[in-house]
Amino acid sequence: MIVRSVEFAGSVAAEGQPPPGGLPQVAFAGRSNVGKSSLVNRLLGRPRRKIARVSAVPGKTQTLNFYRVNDAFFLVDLPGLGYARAPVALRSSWLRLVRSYVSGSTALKGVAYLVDSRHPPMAADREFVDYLADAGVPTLVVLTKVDKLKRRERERGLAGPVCEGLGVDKEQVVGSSARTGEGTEALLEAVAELLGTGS
Ligand SMILES: Nc1nc2c(ncn2[C@@H]2O[C@H](COP(=O)(O)OP(=O)(O)OP(=O)(O)O)[C@@H](O)[C@H]2O)c(=O)[nH]1
Ligand SMILES: [Mg+2]
Repeated sequence: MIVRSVEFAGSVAAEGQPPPGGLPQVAFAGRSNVGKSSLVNRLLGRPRRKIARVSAVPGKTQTLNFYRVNDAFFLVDLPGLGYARAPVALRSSWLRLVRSYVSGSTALKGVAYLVDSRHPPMAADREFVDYLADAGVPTLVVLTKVDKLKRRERERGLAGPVCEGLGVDKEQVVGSSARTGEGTEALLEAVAELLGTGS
């Protein structure tokens, strides 16, 4: 897939607020700081002139942000789940917001669920991946920040433990680095497939 145009289309900040249009959507979910916004920037060809906001401080993304791509679909950057230092009330309100979007959006074609390739998935990851399966949302698992892995760790292959931890198949897992661009092509193809426009 070739990204020809990208525009920020708007945000959703509250449950029940409609998305900024009815185009098909693929959303990026995962725990805070896992690299969702960075990966969205990379996929959209904006690793330097960023369109999605990234920060060293977890909890940067607090709304559902919609990016219109090729006037054909939206990539949706979701707030991080389980940002530990946010007040409990805020944490659960993000989860409610994300879940109400996932369960309420008929235009949502799939979710890329991100996990940091350096750490095994946590119970919260498993819960959300199970939730997506129960909701019937096609899910792709993305291992992020693979540039931080040592060669040994890479060769040992992290997909195995991740598949076990999340209860998904190997074919559902893609490695990526927003820093080096590794995995970008494979991810764009996977996104196209979720949208039903894959070749
Ligand atoms: N080395 C490396 N660092 C990365 C990569 N992707 C993201 N980071 C860094 O990880 C931190 C968090 O990145 P974000 O993209 O803001 O993460 P997020 O998942 O959107 O975080 P929230 O919005 O808080 O949920 C930033 O300091 C990024 O520079 C990557 O592929 N490699
Ligand atoms: Mg973010």
